[in-house]
Amino acid sequence: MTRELVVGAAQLGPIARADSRESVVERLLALLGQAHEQSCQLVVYPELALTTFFPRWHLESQREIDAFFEREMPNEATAPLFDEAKCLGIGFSLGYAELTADGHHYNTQILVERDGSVVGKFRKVHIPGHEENETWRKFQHLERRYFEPGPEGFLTWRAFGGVVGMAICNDRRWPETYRVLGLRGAELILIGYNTPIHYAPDPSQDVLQGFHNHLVMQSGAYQNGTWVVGVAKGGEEEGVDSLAQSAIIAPSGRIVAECRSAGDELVVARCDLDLCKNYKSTLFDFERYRMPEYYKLITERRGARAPE
Ligand code: CDT
Repeated sequence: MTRELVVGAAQLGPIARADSRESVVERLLALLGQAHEQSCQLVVYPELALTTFFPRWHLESQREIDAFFEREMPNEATAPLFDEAKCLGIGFSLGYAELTADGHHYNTQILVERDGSVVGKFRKVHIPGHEENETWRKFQHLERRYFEPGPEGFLTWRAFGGVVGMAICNDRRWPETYRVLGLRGAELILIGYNTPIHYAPDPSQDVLQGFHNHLVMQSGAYQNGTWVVGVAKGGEEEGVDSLAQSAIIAPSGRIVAECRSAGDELVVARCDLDLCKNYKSTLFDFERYRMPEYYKLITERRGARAPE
């Protein structure tokens, strides 16, 4: 008896600043149509999938900033996606900028079941980049100016016949993300990302972006015995080149499907959630082998401190 789920990684190419939400939703719908043709039950879209990646600009006016945020979900622009997905019986995960009724700004990803119900919401925890305009950079990465960390942390939900967790972009670089999700039983972790290839603080990392992207997601999958689906918004967007290489990764750590272009592209894999047991009940049997009494420092200390 297997628990197979057909999952699509729906990579997006660039979204220009002038592109309307409606035009982006058309593209999401086109990918959803392909997913239907390939019998997908779940489609994963990238981080901030409805607009351009606006943290690359230093924006002064709060009105201008808030124009990139969604006040409700679904809303007028995204309703066609929710309606069509429900009609086709396909679930999806979608990243967007969220402005709450009480004024909080989050980088958010939701999980929508095949019946159209929102079963999970994750708000990005690790907010990368900087707060102030740094004019020496070719472009900004002002996520720390525009977003606050989500208060809920890393949760999992029973959905799609398994246990599903989410993380967003920079969260994927931190082993704590996967381990907390692993401790919550995750069998499938959905991750959207926007990763500029040029990293201004240390450009020697530019050529390694693709390697690091797969390295972190593959180790997260293997070390926690879980499927990982990493989905990019890639290509050259408003003059900034971003990493593509969306991938579906098995609990073995192996990539089983990978995008080849830097544009809108769907790749699909049949994910057997029961494969997680191979790892969760052997080498990574947490209950049997973990030694949490030795890991206390991980939650007690934020920064590294070497001996005197
Ligand atoms: N979107 C996002 O989190 N991007 C970061 C870029 C890090 S450099 C500021 C990432 O980790 O890919």
